[in-house]
Amino acid sequence: MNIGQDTNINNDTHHLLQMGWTSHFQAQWEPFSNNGLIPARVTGVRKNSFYTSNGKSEWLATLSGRLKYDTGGLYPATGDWVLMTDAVISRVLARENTLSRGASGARSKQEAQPQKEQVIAANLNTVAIVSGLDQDFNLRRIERYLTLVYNCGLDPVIILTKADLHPDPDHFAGEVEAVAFGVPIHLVSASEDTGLAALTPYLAFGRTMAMVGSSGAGKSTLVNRLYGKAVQPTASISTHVGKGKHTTTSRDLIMMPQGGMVIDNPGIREISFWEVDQGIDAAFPEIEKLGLECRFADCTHTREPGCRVLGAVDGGEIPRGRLENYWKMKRELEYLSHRRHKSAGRVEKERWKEVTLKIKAMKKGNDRII
Ligand SMILES: Nc1nc2c(ncn2[C@@H]2O[C@H](COP(=O)(O)OP(=O)(O)O)[C@@H](O)[C@H]2O)c(=O)[nH]1
Ligand SMILES: [Mg+2]
Ligand SMILES: [Zn+2]
Repeated sequence: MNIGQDTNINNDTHHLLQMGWTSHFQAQWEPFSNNGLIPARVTGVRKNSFYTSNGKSEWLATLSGRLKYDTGGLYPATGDWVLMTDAVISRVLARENTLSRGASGARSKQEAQPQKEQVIAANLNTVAIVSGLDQDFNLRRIERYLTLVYNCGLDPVIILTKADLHPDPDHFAGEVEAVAFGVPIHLVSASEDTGLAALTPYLAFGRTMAMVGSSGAGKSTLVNRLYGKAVQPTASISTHVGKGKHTTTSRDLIMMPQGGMVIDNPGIREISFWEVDQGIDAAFPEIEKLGLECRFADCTHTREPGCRVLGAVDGGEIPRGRLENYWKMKRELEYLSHRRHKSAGRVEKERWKEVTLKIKAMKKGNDRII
């Protein structure tokens, strides 16, 4: 079945398409479409329950007994597509992409890196890194978010909000531009309603944009302003009305009047990496490029003679803080990749142990039959 060609299907699935449904999900649903299973998107994750919507109806769904014990590694996250009957989720469809980080809960004192993946959101078109132009503004944090987003293979944009707090907001935009090559940067103010129109393309029909950034950056205020009314609790509202009242009604994925969706994530206090990919190269392209001219092919740009990168820092072309941030993240990612390697070996070992036990059990069973 090809969505978009068959007009009947197009009409039938218009509400799904609006929620971001693509042929990638359609192909996974087809084998089950006669079993009474319907597709829906996860719009909010609560304790043991999930808000889901197909664009027409909304449910508070639970996991089927089987899924509860074996999710096949796919525990539903906000933005996931699932198959369900009677508000019971029996399948999580393979994702197009995920924004993941290391879960801080898994940290122990000895280990510098977390061990569990936390999917912040799934099936995204855009990740907006939101940063307020207040005392919290921090270039190094923006670099870290960029590395995180690139490591997940996703497309970042940067939203600099609270532009009203500064007489010369363009100055900040310039600073960010110098550390985020080629990334769209949007200067906005939610309180003065400026710059918001430039965000409309990210909210076009069927598109999903996730917002990440520190707590207090101004994400929820921005969502409300883009929506045209208060749909998300913000720092200023929740102190008046009380948090509890809002958290029960708010969703993480919000259908916007512009036609697309926004995922408003709670502030990430600590940006731990999970995915290890080309994020560093993408976030620090000028360092990677200059590095090709270093005297040693395996130059770490820390102390080697003939290092072009250190030369550029001395010459004032690259801020020292930026190089130090690069070192720090490079170390973290190398450590993570090393550990990942080790634990992959361990997983394999455990799998073989399981297989051996199964074979033994089967042999025993056979003996009995014979
Ligand atoms: N001056 C100014 N303050 C803002 C703006 N956007 C948000 N704020 C304030 O920043 C605080 C945190 O906003 P909130 O949306 O709750 O941040 P979130 O944690 O990222 O969702 C609130 O007190 C907002 O009123 C803005 O554009 N200008
Ligand atoms: Mg918020
Ligand atoms: Zn070097």
